[in-house]
Amino acid sequence: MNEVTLAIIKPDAYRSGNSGKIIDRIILEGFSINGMKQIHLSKKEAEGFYEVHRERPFFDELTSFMSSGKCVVLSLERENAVLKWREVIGATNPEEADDGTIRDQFGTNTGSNAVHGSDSPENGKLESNYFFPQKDLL
Ligand code: 3AN
Repeated sequence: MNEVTLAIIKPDAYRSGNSGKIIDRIILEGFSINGMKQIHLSKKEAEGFYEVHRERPFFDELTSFMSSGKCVVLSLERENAVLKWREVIGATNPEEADDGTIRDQFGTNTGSNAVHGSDSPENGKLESNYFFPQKDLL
């Protein structure tokens, strides 16, 4: 069954000019891009998106980083989209990410790890809705 997942090309990957290569990979891996836009999150918007991590010690670092520059957000659809996208991006820490994954190729460290991926089908839908009203999805 088709699922939705939310991908974000984070400010580190955007700044280093890797957005195009990452979008190319998304298409090559068979995802349908139903929504895509460039955004520059405010600190408040980043805090809203990462609300579940509010109590974690890295919350301020994470939300400051995510609001430090432009991102590309993408609502992706595919069979098993959530798991498949997490396979393609690799482990949270780029040093532990499998060879050829996006975080292996473009990530720097656990904070600056190039891309985001939803962690469950439920969160895929919620996160997609956070950025894209249903009417804007193709
Ligand atoms: P993932 O994005 O792989 O699902 P989570 O959900 O554990 O990882 O963490 C959410 C985000 O928080 C990660 N993408 C990462 O950028 C950031 N993060 C996680 N752990 C740390 C940490 N120890 N220091 C800084 N940022 C972190």
